[in-house]
Amino acid sequence: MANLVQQYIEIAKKRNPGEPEFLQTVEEVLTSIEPVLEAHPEYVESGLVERLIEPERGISFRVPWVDDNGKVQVNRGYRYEFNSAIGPYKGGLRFAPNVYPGIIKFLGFEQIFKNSLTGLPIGGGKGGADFDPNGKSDAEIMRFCQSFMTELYRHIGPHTDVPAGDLGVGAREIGYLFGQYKRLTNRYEGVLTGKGLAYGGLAGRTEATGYGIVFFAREMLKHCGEELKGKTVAVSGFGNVAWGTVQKLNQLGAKVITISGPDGYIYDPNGVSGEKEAYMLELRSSGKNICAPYADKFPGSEFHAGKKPWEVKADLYIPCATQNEIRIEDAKAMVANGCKYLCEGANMPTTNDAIEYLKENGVVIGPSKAANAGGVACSCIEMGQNAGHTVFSPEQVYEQLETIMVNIHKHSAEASEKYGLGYDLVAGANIAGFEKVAEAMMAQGIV
Ligand code: 2IT
Repeated sequence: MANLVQQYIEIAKKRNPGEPEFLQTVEEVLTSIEPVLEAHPEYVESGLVERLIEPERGISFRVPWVDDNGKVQVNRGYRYEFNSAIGPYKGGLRFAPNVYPGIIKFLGFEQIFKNSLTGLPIGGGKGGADFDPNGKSDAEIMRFCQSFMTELYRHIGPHTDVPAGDLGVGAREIGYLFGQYKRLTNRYEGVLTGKGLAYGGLAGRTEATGYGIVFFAREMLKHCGEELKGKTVAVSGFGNVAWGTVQKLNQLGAKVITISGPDGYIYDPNGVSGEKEAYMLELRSSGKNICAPYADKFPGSEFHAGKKPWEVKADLYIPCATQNEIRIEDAKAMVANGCKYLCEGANMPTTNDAIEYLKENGVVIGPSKAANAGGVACSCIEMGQNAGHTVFSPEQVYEQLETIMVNIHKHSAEASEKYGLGYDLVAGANIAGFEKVAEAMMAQGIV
């Protein structure tokens, strides 16, 4: 069976040259589901894995727009509709200069299993553009979003494909995208999630990803006989996910001692709490994508230029910035500092060799596709709210979010146990996510 999995990985490599991020997640997921394939020869016979690693549809398109100087700019937009076995494609849009098919396909592939883990009826997809929102004026952002949607609207719909935000796409961008979709189609419907509260958005969606991550971390610690209260936590990033994570950690009595940006990290032994939470939002809206000004504003904190927070000693590490921010050398530093818990907030923040090293050294890992699924889970609740022409209260949302996160942890732990792997949440999440998608794909024939 190991041989067979290797063959599938070879197919992916051959078909997707020069896309290391996509191949990284394919390798991680397929290696985990090996025991499931052993138990289900019918999956092998029906070419289920060959179909799973090939997106159902991929769209690439030109996005022309005019900047504030009257100069024509051209970007490339994407939407990869990966798998619709259990529901309409669902997943965010990422606007960042490094976006290319390898990034969108890694995110789309991860989204299949993440969305399945939520227990809600959503398939997997992802999109974006190689557009850098940093330093752009509001008018430029609007023109870009309008041009992007002028192609994307043909491919999406509330029963077909429902995008949301990701890096570089927040409430402002979703607003412009929604406005243009409505103008082009003359339809007011739940085609995007992460909308503003005034026009169909869900209370609590903004903080849902971060809150969910902390609920998941709490369940991990509980399983190991510990609690969050009093723990020191090293967080990376300072965007939406980091912000929600920091807020909920403070509410539950943990102490956040780091945040970070592309410029370096902040070490704050007094804790990132109180007015510092709101300051994270200010940093983000500055459009400069740096965290250094935090150290000038809050005496007692330090800025470490060009460094990552993984060199700091903490009880729990929660990466919330971007993919592959924890590499093997970081994993070694964390283990040397006595790291026991890693809960992944960003999508695929840890390289495969770093995961192996951390596991070998007894670190309990909460994988991103399980830990950060609270965001997309609340997106699906937003779809339900829109389809039902109603409005849910924050209390209704928070309660559902917490239940969903507790269940994701439980099902991941159970799946790992079922296949004799002990408490391995990385494998368990992949297996639990895969099982439901596989069952649906089998029922629907060779499509
Ligand atoms: O990575 C993710 O799960 C997201 N960016 C959110 C996707 C969504 O559809 O809410």
